[in-house]
Amino acid sequence: MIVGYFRPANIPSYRLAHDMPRIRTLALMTLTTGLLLVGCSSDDKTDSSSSDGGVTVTEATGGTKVDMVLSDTAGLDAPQTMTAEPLTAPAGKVTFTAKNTGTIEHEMVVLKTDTAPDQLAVDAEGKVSEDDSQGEIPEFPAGETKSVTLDLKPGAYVLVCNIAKHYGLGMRTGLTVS
Ligand SMILES: [Cu+2]
Repeated sequence: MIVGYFRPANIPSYRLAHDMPRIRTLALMTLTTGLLLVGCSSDDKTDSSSSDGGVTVTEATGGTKVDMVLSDTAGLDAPQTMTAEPLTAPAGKVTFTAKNTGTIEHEMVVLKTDTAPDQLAVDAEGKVSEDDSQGEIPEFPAGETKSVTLDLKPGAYVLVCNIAKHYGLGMRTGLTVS
């Protein structure tokens, strides 16, 4: 049936016009079949990509990988921690992968600053300035792991969780890019 629609390129235009209704019918049939297939397959889907909170997880394509753990044991009622490994990286692409092993939401902001990790000024809310931010992993729930890839120039950096009071409770660490 489809073979019948293959014609030499120099066929008169009236023949094309004559064929159009049939071509439209064929196209409609193809579209309908496609919709039916989509309808049938939706039940089989086990893909749960919609549950990742809309944060894009970037696959590392070269560069340095820095593994981080963000944690707490009792929310704002106990010290909180942030670790990174390694603490140095060559300039260029750095992929930070942070696992939240705590009990509440955390985030990870990359600040380019020469100030020591524990010496940043804190405002009334218990937050540091993000004027020097180079990028971040926005706050995400306990139990999840998120990544961000940034292009970093040589210099000193401080990685912080800047949810109110988390910096003061211990969520900060340094990173040197050379
Ligand atoms: Cu935090």
